[in-house]
Amino acid sequence: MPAVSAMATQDLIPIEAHGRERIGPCALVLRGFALPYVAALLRAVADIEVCSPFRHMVTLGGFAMSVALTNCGALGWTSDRRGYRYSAIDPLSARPWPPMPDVFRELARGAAASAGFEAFQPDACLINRYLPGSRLSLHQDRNERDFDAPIVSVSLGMPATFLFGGAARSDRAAKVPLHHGDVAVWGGADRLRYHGVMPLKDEPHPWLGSQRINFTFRKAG
Ligand code: MD3
Ligand code: FE
Repeated sequence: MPAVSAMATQDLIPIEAHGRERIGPCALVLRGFALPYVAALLRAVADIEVCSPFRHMVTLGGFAMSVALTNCGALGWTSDRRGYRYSAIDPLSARPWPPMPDVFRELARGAAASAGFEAFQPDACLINRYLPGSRLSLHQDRNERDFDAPIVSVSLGMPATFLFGGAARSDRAAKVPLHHGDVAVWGGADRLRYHGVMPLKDEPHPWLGSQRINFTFRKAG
């Protein structure tokens, strides 16, 4: 009786199928979906950061973010005291961002399709690197042109507690643990929800050590 044993072992999060957790009307976590891609992702990050190194962007308030960031793809997200925007040029290298590897696109499109977004065509991949203590305060992702496109996020390395809020910053946020290899897909009604990441604990990962790398695939332009 699989339905009964599933109910007995899962209290709060309804399991839709093996490794799929629905956390909102249009938001799914695909547990371990990226595991077959880990080696390729890490190899690509090593190449990307030679051209476009991780850097701590400065927020509108003038503070350096604790998360370090780089991008690949036609567009990359940048921030300075003048504001947040997507740009085809990396302001640090003064050159285009490194191209998005085919394997990134394959992973992002596969995950989006598995969540029902068959037409996803990402043109930007933000790569966030967290060290112990790094956090991301509650925010909305609103710099993209088309809010109908979903966002696909891939987590590698140390675990994190993702905060999944509501339409207003003051809405209570659910806590969602994200582990190495997990992929999350958000679109539709969940696309503009406030979200963030709790300060990372130092729980070193066997391959990546004391870091977490998060990729977010977007249609920005
Ligand atoms: C839910 N990154 O880069 S990814 C970001 O783990 C960002 O590094 C986090 O938030 C990280 O902007 C979370 C998951 C995510 C991304 C975008 C969302 C969840 C989202 C947009 C709307 C709702
Ligand atoms: Fe975000």
